Amino acid sequence: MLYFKTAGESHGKCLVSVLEGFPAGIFLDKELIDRELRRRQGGVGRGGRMKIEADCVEILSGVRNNITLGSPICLMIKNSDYKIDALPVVTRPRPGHADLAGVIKYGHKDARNILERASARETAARVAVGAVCKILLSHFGIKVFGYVKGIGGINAEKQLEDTIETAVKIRDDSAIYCIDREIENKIVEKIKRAVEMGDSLGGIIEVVANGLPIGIGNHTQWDLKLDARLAFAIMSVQAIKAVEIGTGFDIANKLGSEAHDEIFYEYPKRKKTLTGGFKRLTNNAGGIEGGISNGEPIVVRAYMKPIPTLKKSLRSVDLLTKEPVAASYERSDICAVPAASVVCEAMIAFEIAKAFMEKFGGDSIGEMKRNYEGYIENILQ
Ligand code: EPS
Repeated sequence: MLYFKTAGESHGKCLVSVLEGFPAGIFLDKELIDRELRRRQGGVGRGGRMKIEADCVEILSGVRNNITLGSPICLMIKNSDYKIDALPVVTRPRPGHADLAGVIKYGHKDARNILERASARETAARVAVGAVCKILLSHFGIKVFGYVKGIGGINAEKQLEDTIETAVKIRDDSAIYCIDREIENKIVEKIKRAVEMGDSLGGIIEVVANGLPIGIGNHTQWDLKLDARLAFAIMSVQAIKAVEIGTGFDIANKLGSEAHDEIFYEYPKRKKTLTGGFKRLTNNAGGIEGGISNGEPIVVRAYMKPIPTLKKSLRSVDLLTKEPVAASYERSDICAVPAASVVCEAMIAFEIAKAFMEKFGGDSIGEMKRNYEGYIENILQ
């Protein structure tokens, strides 16, 4: 089973992830992983920390001459701002952060002991794993694309219509990783205003995965359903408060006849297709029915709350004196929605790679490819 854990504190020595169950025989291009790490550091609205760090990965195990061995892959990202032991005590918990619940749960008197791990810095380790999973998925023509749909209530009207290759170029030229030029300037202005006001902003992220064949995920058990697993993966990302698949929240307002994606058939021109010729003209389901992929693009949206570290501090209570105080303020991002779009993309890539491996298994990429080809060639034949 494909699986990973992360370790590391925001101002500790490093961040580490260990990825297990990854097949042998895949070339891991370090530059591809580093590119994703750099993307996570970017976007208008990032704070001072990103000027200190230049995240890059060291692949500590699981490869020989950059080719995976099938053994656990350990990925390390060093922290330049390594100073955890010297950092001051925090006794004024920030509303919205893990500070208060964390200190009480663990019996600490210093919220530093919680916030160092709760920090979204941990997501760098996840992005490295996601990049490795994207390399695996690329062998099967699967592309995962995350972008910003909106920030601070300014949301894109434009749907993703271009190919993912074109959309990647547009997104990567955008200061906030969106694909809608109409809203970009308005959002950048809004972020600048939030900086002036000492406030923070959240937003909406969309992740689309193309190229997944029909039949990934499983209807037979609650925790095997692909939509449930993608939602879990997204909800685990720091500051995400809601998730939608396909038409999501809106489908609840529709009639059944409007909501579902009718089924058509066209005899396939090519021998290998993702669905054996079955097709849809709409994708309200976001590519998943009954917990199984249906061959249409997977569409997931994540809703991120504004970052809880505010210069304009909210009211709180001192952990030691129990007196009313202003919540603590530390250097922080004003808006990390662009960065979170990279993290959500990584988490979807991991979860899809995991479900994909459950279907096609294999200890090596060669074995996986044989299993995959055999399935694709035999869809309803
Ligand atoms: C982050 C690093 C952190 C924060 C941010 C995410 O660095 P520092 O705390 O040194 O400024 O910028 O963390 C938070 C938003 C948070 O709430 O903890 C990163 O690498 O993404």
